Amino acid sequence: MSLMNKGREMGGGRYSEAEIESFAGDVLRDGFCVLPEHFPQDTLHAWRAAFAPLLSEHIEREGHLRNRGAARYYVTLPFDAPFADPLIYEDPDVLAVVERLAGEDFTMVQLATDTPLPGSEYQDVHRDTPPLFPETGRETPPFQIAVNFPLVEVTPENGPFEVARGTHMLPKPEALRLVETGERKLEPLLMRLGDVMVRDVRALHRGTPNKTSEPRPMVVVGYSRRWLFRPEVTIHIPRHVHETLSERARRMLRFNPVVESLDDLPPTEIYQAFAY
Ligand SMILES: O=C(O)CCC(=O)C(=O)O
Repeated sequence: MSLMNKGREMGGGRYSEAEIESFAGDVLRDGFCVLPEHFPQDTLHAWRAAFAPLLSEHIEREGHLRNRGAARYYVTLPFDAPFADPLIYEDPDVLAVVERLAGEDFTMVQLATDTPLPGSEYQDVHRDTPPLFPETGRETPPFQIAVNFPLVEVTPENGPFEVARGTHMLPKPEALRLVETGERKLEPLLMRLGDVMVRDVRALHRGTPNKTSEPRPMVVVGYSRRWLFRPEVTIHIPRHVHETLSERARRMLRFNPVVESLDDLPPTEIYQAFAY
């Protein structure tokens, strides 16, 4: 039995095996699924409060790099309290869905946020990864999965993430053509606080303008197939946190560096080129 399924049996997910299969089937067909009201709102309120100063610091330090377009920022979260929370990154239902998509022994490689602010614009429609074998002109089964959840309610006004259903397995020119001709619509995902999206990062999508005065942070937890290396993302694990990790978390986080202190990290975000 895989570590993930063992975790579900021990930790007790909310969903049955059949429901987990169904969520994974949605991702395989549509490119994404949403587990409604899955994460506790109290936790997300605490994350939002802890994130606010990190966003301000990011904007002050490297906002000029405009790493995701006008007034839109990608900020890595420190793997420490409150963000290094196994109730979130080891959620048994989420991991069970991810395992069906990314295969046994997948790894966790990313914990970050995307935040549009007032003044943000429509991004170009994009994927978060190039194909594995571009010379074939074909897509493969999933290999890179994003788990996204907002730290606020997502409304039509504050910059909903838009996605084009069922575009992840198509060659990009064909997928783009479907979107451009309107045969495949970009759907704004209005998410409640607590909703969790699991998505194949190849589903065509874009960020939209936030027309309110409040930031709209969306967390992204990245999981990859066991053989995939993504040098643009890393989770620096402080030793004192590493010592508290479960067996499953240690295995899942195995390719990330353990550091003595989070004070000595790279001075700017490494993940600048993001759209494929
Ligand atoms: O969070 C969003 O609105 C989308 C951001 C996005 O797709 C990106 O920056 O790659």
